Amino acid sequence: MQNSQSIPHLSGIDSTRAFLSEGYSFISRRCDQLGSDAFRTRLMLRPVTFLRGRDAVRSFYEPGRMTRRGAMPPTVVPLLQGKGSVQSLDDEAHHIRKQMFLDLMDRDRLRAARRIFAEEWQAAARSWQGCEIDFSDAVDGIMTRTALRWCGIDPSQHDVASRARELSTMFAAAGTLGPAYLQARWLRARCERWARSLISQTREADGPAGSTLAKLAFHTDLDGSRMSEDVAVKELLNILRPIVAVGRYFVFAAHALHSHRAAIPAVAEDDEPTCRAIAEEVRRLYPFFPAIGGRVREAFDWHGARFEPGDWLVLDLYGTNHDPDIWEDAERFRAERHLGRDIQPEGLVPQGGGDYLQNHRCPGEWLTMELLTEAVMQLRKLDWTVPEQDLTLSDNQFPPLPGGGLRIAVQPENP
Ligand code: HEM
Ligand code: MYR
Repeated sequence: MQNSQSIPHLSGIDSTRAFLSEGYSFISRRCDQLGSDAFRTRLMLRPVTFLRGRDAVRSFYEPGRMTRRGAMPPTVVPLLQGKGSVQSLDDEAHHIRKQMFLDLMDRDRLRAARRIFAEEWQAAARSWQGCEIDFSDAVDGIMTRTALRWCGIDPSQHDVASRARELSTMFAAAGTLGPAYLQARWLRARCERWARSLISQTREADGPAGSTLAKLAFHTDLDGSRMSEDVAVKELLNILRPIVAVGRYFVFAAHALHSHRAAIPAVAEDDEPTCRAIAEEVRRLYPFFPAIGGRVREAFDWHGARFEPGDWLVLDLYGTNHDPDIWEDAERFRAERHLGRDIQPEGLVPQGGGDYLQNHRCPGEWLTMELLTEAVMQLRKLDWTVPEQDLTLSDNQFPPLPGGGLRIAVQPENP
């Protein structure tokens, strides 16, 4: 390895404990201390290089350079990915599978998702009048129904409460260890059994044609064959689970509309560009996926250091979203910074970066923005207050839950 000195080494043998306890701020804090956008250390006793910033994003997302295999903590993989899923594929096999996800994100389907979500929100909101509710809980139910309907699965034929619990626990417990983690694995196994019966029924019945579920059940891979039932189940959960996860952004949006109310532009509540800009700022500022791991496939040089095949890199998504070299007043909620912007800057990477097809960037980014923009609009139209509670966002809960669920009091509607 040539010139590995150009990237500083952190003192100490291993950083696992510090990473778990400092969480979202661990990488940035060390980068600031060392005056470097990268540093080397060990995680779970394995050598790793942490990186942040625009240049790091560009390099990490160079097509063909990295694989996600063997790059995420082994506990995270079974809850958020799974063997044979799109995250584990590379090259042509990845492109063909990824295209299936990208094909689901056409204009009509995005519009349908937003309409379904608005209907589900309005139906639920009728029961909130004059009540104090656990907003996160309410959102899990709304988003599970939205996800099922968007996939062509009729919620009235299914146990929505159980599915909501399983899907929300998968992402809420992905960063935990111990009993909470084991319970999430058990809930995931139960959800997989349910998803398997859906895939097999859809294949047997040859329909309903055109639904998301059918597209997935009949998708053919690189070798021209359908996905195995095991893999199709994982990909169905790769759609349902993150749609429910988008609901956590709604909790952050409510937190922002309350905590940063002085910074919200004073325009009509349903002004689309403003609601969209608020949604972008929520994605930038609030903590979700802390960092993404990759293993080098092709050797490359970066800022005078050489990386060899097999080297483990971890890109700081949260730190890049907060990087003062990219964002003026980085820690302040300023929705208007996104107004009038057509192209997302490379520094906005809450759902990964680079090219969607050539890389592992999240194919659900447009769907997330569509749903989050609508949620901001609905929240702005609703008359609600936040009762006294601890609204701190913990640095080492992945992702954090303000107020343990965020209680909101919804005012009765005027007759
Ligand atoms: C990948 C975050 C919503 C489906 C990813 C990645 C991140 C991410 C960080 C990995 C990027 C990488 O490896 O470089 C999020 C967050 C979401 C969200 C924070 C909202 C809370 C969605 C939605 C869908 C989705 C709504 C689909 C309906 C996927 C899939 C992948 C992925 C299938 C794997 C892509 C691949 O390996 O090529 N997401 N996502 N996500 N996301 Fe999302
Ligand atoms: C999804 O369900 O795929 C979308 C969002 C999941 C976010 C889960 C965040 C916890 C990940 C902890 C990983 C630690 C990596 C170093």
